[in-house]
Amino acid sequence: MKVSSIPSILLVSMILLPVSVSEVLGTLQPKVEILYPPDNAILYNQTVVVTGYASSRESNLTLMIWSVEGEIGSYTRNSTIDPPTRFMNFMIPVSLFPGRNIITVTFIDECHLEGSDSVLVLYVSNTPPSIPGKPSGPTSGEVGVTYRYTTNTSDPDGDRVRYGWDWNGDNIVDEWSEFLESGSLCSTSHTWSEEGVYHVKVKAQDEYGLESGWSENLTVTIVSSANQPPFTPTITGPTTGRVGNRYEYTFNAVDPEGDKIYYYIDWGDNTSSGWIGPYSSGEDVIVSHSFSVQGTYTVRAKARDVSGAESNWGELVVTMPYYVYLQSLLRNSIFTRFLVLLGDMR
Ligand SMILES: [Ca+2]
Ligand SMILES: [Ca+2]
Ligand SMILES: [Ca+2]
Repeated sequence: MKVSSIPSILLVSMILLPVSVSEVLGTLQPKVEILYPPDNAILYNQTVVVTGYASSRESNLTLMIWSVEGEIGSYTRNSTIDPPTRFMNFMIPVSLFPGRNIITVTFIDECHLEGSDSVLVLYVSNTPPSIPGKPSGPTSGEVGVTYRYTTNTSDPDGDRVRYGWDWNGDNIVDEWSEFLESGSLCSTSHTWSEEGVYHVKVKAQDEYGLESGWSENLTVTIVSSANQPPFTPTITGPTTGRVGNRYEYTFNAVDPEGDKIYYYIDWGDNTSSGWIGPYSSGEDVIVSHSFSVQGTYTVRAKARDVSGAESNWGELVVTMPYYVYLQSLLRNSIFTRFLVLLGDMR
């Protein structure tokens, strides 16, 4: 090559010359600065819009030259500045070569002084993921209940992808999944807090940031939450008593919606009330019962509203027969025997 035949000392001085001119002339040279892309940027689009500005203190800028020097090719373009100006912003769309590219922008002024700026960028060829499939999952549901939706897509480059869900149809991603292997199923759950008709859609983004378009909508109708069961009933009444005596027990449950309530009482002695009612929500329901055998019983009651929603069990532990138990204690005591003896003497 011709360049190699030039004595190396001359080559050095040729390289140093513009620097020394720059130092001597300083501000006279056009000043050029590339603002975008930044030096060492990694770009995934073949076309990049190079932006920046150029200025000249002493004379007008007349010519703009830009060049792209890649690993497998290079090109240079230019454009005259008409009318010539002291300052201008530039936006130059340039096409990159795969791999490393040096982008240089040069301005020349009326005095034939030139100034330039360069950036080194890496262009990684990339294709966005394909549009994900229409979300699959329930199309109706209730407020506060969690539902699961699935979709999937693939990336032509085999890149990992993450999925951006738009749960409310406003074209804004509300939730991103983790990055998943290209082609694998994405399963995400969602809970709506208000009733309404929602258009659920999803898009995919590869690990280099390229995004697909939106999927088809899945329309989901969410209604207000279902009927709530009554709260657990309270049970009040005597916890000790005498076998064979009837005692009154009070049952009370409240339904969140104020629904009328049925009660089921399990007396703990293998008898039950069956379903009784309906009664008003919060109304005291008094039911009497007698226990025929001595022992400790767990009285349980549950409430059911008119729509069939059942509460948890309420409980009250009852000991029977307190009185008879005391009597038998007395019977076995010396004191009782004495009384019995007295009785026998009569
Ligand atoms: Ca890709
Ligand atoms: Ca949204
Ligand atoms: Ca209810």
